[in-house]
Amino acid sequence: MSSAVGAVKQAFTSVTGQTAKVSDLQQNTIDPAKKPTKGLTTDHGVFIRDTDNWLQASNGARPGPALLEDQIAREKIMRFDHERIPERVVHARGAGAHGYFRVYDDSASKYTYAPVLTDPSRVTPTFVRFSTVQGSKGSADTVRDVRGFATKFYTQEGNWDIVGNNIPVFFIQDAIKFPDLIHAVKPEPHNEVPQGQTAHNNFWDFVGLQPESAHMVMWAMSDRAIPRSYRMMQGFGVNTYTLLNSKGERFFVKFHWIPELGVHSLMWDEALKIAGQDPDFHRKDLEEAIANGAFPKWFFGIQVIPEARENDFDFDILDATKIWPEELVPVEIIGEMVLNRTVDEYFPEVEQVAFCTAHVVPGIGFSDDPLLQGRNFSYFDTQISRLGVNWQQLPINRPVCPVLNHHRDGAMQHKITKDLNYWPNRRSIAPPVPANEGGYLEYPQKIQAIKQRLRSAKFQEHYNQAQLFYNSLTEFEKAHVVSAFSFELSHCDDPVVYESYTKLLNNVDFNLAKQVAINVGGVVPQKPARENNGRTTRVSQLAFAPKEPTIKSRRIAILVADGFNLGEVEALRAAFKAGMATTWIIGPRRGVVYPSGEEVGSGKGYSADHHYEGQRSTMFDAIIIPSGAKHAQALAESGRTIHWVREAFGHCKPIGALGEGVAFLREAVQLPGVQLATNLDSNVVTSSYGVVTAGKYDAGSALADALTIKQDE
Ligand code: HDD
Repeated sequence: MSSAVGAVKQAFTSVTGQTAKVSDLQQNTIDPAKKPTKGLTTDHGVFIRDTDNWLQASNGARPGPALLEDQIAREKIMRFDHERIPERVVHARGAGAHGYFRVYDDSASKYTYAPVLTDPSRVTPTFVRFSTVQGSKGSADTVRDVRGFATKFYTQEGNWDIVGNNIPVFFIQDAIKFPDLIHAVKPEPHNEVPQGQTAHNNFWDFVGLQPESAHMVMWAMSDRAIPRSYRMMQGFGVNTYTLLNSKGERFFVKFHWIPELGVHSLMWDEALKIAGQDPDFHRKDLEEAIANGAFPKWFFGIQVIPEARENDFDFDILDATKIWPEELVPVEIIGEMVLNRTVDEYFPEVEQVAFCTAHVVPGIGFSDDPLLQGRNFSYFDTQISRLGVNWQQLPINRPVCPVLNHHRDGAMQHKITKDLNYWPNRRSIAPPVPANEGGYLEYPQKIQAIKQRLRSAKFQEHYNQAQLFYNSLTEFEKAHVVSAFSFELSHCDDPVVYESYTKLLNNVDFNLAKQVAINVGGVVPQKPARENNGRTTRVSQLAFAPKEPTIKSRRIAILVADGFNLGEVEALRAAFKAGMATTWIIGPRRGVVYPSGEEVGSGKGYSADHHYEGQRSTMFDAIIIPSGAKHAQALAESGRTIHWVREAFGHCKPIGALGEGVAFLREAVQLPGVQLATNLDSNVVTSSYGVVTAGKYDAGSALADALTIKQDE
């Protein structure tokens, strides 16, 4: 095993991060290394002598009939036959990690009395599950899709779940539309195609007939839907919740997670390739970062609107297809979450974790957002069919505070609760708790209503914010949106579908609609359908760049052939390690590669982590080609390595080259205008198009700095 991979593997097992929830889970954790028994047992605890041969009636020379009486074989097979539970109806594919949340101060106490949001001395354990929406459990990570970002806070007052996404709005306004939306999104019913994509007739048919989806579709066709990493995406509670303070005042609130590392995406071509090269790319990325101590971190923000301002906006603040533009309602950063522990076993933690929007704690409440109201029913219900009615007793789901009530029985009841099981009872067992002692208090909201099915007036406007989003992107982000629509609509073969969507797009942007319509054979508009309505500042991903550029947790490949400059590689590795990046040596073979001065085959070399095919440049954030005459010549003679580097350049990755490596780079990237260093004796860095070169390496020089160029630039 190569050293870098070994270090990562070793680190996986040593990460602890001991929150109250982690200690709680340890009651249910079996560690075979601690030898809980001397060996293998049945589920009822009897030692097993032979787990390899089914009991049979045999004369010893040849097999005979297998005997049904073999209770050990029967248990093994039956137990196996029932290992699977239904996958989630949406968000089936995911990855999870443990962490903690804390607030910086009590500034939110003007809005809420929830200690989780106001007590800076508290460290609240969290568990987060990230997911894709459309694909099944075995689909690829890097597909174009919305990402789920669901957080469970194990607070001392009970569990609080924010079941959010990496996009701040949703496709529909009313929960009753969810089954229609998901049927349209999922693979088509007649052939179960496509997997992990929305590029099909039914999805575009539905959203074309459902203009309230227009805003969310813009986000889904943007770079947001192909994130570089779960660690580099924003999270949003999406729905409007409420906060209640100790004076009994109510506020409307939206929840935000903002990644410390900034918001970054893959390029579409990379995403496609990684889906084949490493379908677990995001899951592994999360594990690798935590294992290396580059703990993913998000700032927690709230947007707050007092009740008195509820009707001050030209959109309805209860409409989940709308953002609250930050110029109107700024995000107040009040805390942070860090993920510092990978899971021990996927199924009992990531698969069995079950979120529920209805899980709130005192001081936090719901609004009349019609999407949220329906969600509050759906999540508990879906957990019943996935996990059974006692799903909240599962180790990953149970709160860290005590639970006592009169709910009883049901499949897989794990608790034995003594005494009476109803209220009121003569012994005052489990009495209700008044609000001033912590009982959950609903806000006494005044209601004067007529029972009816409706969409109120402000819910009828669908294009202003779709346009606002598109206007607020940079030119290259807009170009990506055009390509995404073109890809998706090209996969629709029913002209009714792509013609109707290209028509709809003109309500968002004339040029966008025109370009997409030309590409896919849709209806090319002749003039804009509506006025252009301005921009907002905090929508483009560039708005979230970290204050200081960083290489923390980035994967950097050093491309070598026999004859490379060892001193340089070691110095670079040390510099990258200091910046908390991981470095991977990619060579002609996994195993020994020979630096200049060493005879090939002498055994005295340096260990490569992968060969050129093993991990392509798509798997890295930046690549570097060291000096060494023979090595550079060997790289230049290989179509494989030229392609490797060309792809990195095409994907806009920072590329570094030194000495003779520069000549090879010139061979690979024959683009006029790319400035490359020419003087082999100079350590002056030349930089253009994200390519940085120097004649020779100067430890700690500008080169390492230059490699911190942000991916988006
Ligand atoms: Fe949902 C899962 C996010 C609307 C019904 N949803 C689910 C998950 C996330 C979201 C992140 C995966 C949780 C996990 O990792 O286990 N859903 C959202 C967001 C929405 C939204 C941000 C819009 C604001 N969802 C929504 C509606 C309904 C549902 C309107 C139903 C009326 N969602 C479900 C579900 C799922 C689910 C069927 C499937 C698995 C699960 O709940 O636990 O109940």
